[in-house]
Amino acid sequence: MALSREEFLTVYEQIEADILGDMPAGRVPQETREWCRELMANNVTKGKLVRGRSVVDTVAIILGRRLTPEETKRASIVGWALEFLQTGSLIADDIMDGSLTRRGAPCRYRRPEIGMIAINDAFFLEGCGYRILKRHLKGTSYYLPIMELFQETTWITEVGQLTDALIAQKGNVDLDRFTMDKHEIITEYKSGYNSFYFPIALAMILSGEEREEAFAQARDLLLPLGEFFQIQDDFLDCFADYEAFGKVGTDIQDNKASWLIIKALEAATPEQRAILQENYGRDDQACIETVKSVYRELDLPATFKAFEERSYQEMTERVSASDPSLLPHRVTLMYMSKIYKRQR
Ligand code: GPP
Ligand code: MG
Ligand code: MG
Ligand code: MG
Repeated sequence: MALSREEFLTVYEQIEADILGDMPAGRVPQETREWCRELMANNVTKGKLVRGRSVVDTVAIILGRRLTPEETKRASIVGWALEFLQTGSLIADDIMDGSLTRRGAPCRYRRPEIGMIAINDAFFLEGCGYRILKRHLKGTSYYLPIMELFQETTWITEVGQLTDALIAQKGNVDLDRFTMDKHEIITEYKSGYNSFYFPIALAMILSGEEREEAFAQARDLLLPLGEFFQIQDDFLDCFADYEAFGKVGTDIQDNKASWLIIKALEAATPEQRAILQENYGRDDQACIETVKSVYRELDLPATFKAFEERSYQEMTERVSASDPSLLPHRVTLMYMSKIYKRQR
């Protein structure tokens, strides 16, 4: 049975107490302690927690049995460390993207009392992730591989984030630079590793997996799934319902090399291309609406739907062809069931 949000949150309480305990009252000012408490309580726990919780579920699938309370706790701790890191990245990403909303609320940096302190908040949460691992895992055989995976994933994500930012630089709206090849690289780096390979590889390490070919197969399966996830994120950036998605898109005005603009350019007439060139990458509501109306004329929602169907088919085939003694098919199928046709 899948780990409930409530069970996962029980472990959070211990983690929050540990981190605040590391800032002794009387020495660290109360306002600093309260800042961190609010930061953790209102950000780390407010996401879907899908990645963190699924570390636990994945360990159980790999081991093929119910986990003991200690095993559940250990995997939950690693899941929370991932959630801390992820939340820090999102806070920083929203600053870089100039986003307005996240998880149904204003982005953290936009709250007047916070502003650029949000940069420290992002680093602080990342630091908490490593403290959590150290406190609970140091001395075990998987401490080093898990630490290395955290660092490696962060580094790869940063390379992707930089590539995503550089291609989108303001004042350089040149649609010719947006190609599917570039999109593939950006996606693989900024989301591919992070979104699925990371939690699953953590679960593999926790299950005692050491075979390099098992991790290689996991990458072969999960990087394409992560790429699909980012393409879906690009699609939802423009076409999702805010109530469900919890964030208002910014890719059009941010001049992003989104899957949508690349697909639009593939199908556009010279007239439509000129309209896109004129209106893309401008922080102006009328320009944004004009770009969206070209996307609708080109029926990109139908293009995405067809792509989603194809991607689902391909993933299903890839899973069937993979070696279950390296990774049980159910692991990838569980993640696929969470993301295909999602609205949020
Ligand atoms: C998703 O991009 C990528 C990230 C959140 C990685 C951030 C990495 C850092 C090193 C800070 P996105 O901007 O499309 O995500 P969203 O749509 O959620 O804003
Ligand atoms: Mg963003
Ligand atoms: Mg971004
Ligand atoms: Mg996005």
